[in-house]
Amino acid sequence: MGQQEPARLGVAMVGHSFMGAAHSHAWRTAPRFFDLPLTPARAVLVGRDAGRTREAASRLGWDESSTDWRTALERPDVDLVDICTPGDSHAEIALAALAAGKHVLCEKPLANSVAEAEAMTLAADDAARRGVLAMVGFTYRRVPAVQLARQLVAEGRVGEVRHVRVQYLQDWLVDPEAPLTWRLDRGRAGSGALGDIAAHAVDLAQFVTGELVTGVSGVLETFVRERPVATGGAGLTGVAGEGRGPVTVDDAAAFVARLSGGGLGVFEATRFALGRKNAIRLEVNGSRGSLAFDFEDMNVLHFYDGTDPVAIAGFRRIVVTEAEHAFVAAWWPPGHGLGYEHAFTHQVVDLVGSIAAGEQPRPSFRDGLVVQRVLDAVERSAEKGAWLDV
Ligand code: SOE
Repeated sequence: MGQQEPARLGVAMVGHSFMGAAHSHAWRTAPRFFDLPLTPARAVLVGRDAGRTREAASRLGWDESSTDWRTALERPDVDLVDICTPGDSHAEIALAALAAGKHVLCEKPLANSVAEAEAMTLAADDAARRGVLAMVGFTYRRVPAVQLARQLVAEGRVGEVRHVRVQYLQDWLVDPEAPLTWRLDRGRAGSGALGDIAAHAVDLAQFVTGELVTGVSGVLETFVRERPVATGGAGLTGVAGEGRGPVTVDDAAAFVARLSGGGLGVFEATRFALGRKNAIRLEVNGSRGSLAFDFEDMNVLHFYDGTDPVAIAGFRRIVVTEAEHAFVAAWWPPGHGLGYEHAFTHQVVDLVGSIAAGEQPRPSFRDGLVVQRVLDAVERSAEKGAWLDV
């Protein structure tokens, strides 16, 4: 008797720009490299413009395209809705999908406000009781070197956490003529560098240390207050059109924080760090050891073991490309390394595993809400010029 084929998991994905492409790649690749308990089927891709969505569906490998996400929720062959749209539609789509009994994967930040994130979390908790599961996409958790960092902290190799330093540095807005894409529109994105990339920084710090941010004091700045409006043009940076409009979000965010274990956090997020492309950098200093990670060298983790004899102590550079490291065995022979897209694939692998096991995937919507509350506190703290507890 042959082995039974894993059951199908029909996916509807909403949005087909940069994140949609990354998620499409993940849905397609995950079952090719990992033994999944369910086989994802890319049933329908949903977008606003019929022609562009049809073209994207064919290019990214989806069976059908549609311009109506509500219809996708009624389909019996759709089990999961993957939300890759700007933040202003996350809550509406996620709430409707959960109510329709569909599992949900939602891009970060979970929502554009704490109120929306709370409603989504309540709905996710309620859905989980019916076996319908929801996850938010903080993908950097699933970089093998980040998994190793968390493991070392959990094993006590770092000791008590004294300092967490996270910088998320990009430079795609340095040019004042870079167009006004949706990420620069508060109505659509909720905030700027804060929600887009500091959200990752906060989640990463909390994930690696297992601690929570309990209070913050922040500053926000918008360096370029007016830009050319964007014409269509998919992708991160867009294409400049006629006329100019106001930038309604922060270009950069910085904040100090207290952590639940008594340590201090320093966070910085900017799209104006000329020369830094996608440098999400984390450093943890503990009573026993230190860790350092930089996504621009994402297959490496630096670890300083404070218990080494002083004469030979020093940061060791661990190349996280071996079968012993999380997720790596499914890919290439030892030493060959992974890239940006792999973390999205790992996210799908874990999500599908959780759904098949009927277990809550992490990061959950509640984890997303925790981050949202930190972002909100930073914003209010910056407005008031005051320290705020989260
Ligand atoms: C743009 O800053 C962006 O694409 C973020 O939106 C993503 O979440 C991050 O992974 C890369 O940078």
